[in-house]
Amino acid sequence: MTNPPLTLYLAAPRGFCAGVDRAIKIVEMALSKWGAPVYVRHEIVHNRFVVDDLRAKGAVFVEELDDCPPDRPVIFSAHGVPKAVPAEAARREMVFVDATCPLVSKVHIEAARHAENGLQMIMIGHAGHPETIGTMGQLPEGEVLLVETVEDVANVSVRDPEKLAFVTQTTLSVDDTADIVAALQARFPAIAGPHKEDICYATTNRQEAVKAMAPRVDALLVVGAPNSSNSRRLVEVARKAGCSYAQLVQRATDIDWRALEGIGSVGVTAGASAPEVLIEEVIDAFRLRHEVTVETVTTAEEHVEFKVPRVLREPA
Ligand code: 0CG
Ligand code: SF4
Repeated sequence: MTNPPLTLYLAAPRGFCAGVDRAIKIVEMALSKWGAPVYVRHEIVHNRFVVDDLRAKGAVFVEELDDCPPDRPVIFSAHGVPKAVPAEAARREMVFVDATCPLVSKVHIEAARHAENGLQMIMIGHAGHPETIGTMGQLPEGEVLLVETVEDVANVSVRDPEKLAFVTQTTLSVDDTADIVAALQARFPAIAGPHKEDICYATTNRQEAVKAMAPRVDALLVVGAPNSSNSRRLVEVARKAGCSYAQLVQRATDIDWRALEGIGSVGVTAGASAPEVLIEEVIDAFRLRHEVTVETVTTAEEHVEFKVPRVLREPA
């Protein structure tokens, strides 16, 4: 018996972004410069396989600075940290390296600049996500108001509607965020902010690719972790764009083959923190069950690269 045919649409771009690539390289460079153990505050990027690989090379992952010995280097994850974290590391005279994505740092700078200009800050983001905690933590506690939904905009109470600005998390849904920004601008016409929002190129491009694929596939799989905001948004975008079956899978063993019985096409993409080997693993799993024809759906080309410091330096 021959396997049933299946067209597998592969999103491009998918997977690793420039910020993730840089953050992983920083941990590897720190390990080769200082030897093991090197501490990493929070998962360097939200992917268990990336974390396990670095752990095997001598990285130790912790949630707080308090969990790090003062005499070993510590790296801050790509998602960014509140200002108090490097300040405390410096106070303890620790060696530290900040692997915050430059596109997140840019938002931190924006928030600080608006506050310096006397504007109260509103952040559009997800409560509890490390990037939101890091960005809000650029200003003193209570200074930044968080809105997660259009409904939150109606309820937020501000000091002076004439003196407001907003920033956003970089990994949000482009469409949902546009609605929230529109609601903010309708309620507070004087609000300052970025041209559209602060969603990064990688998040935007991966969502665009999913939108192009979703209407033409019977199912869509997103390779990514449950705690990865940008990966989860891809599942939502697929469903909104008309794909009735869209699921997040960490790797091939997570695929629910029963749910996929009888399909003739599948879309595959990956969040910005998911390594390409896991996508290959998923494709191979389909090849075991189907006569697979792979078609790449390219909606953008990415040439973004962030420099990694050549020599990691201790603070003075
Ligand atoms: O998408 P989020 O912000 O949750 O992060 P992840 O590590 O999955 O990917 C990009 C980064 C940093
Ligand atoms: Fe940077 Fe965007 Fe990647 Fe986050 S998803 S690390 S903001 S490029």
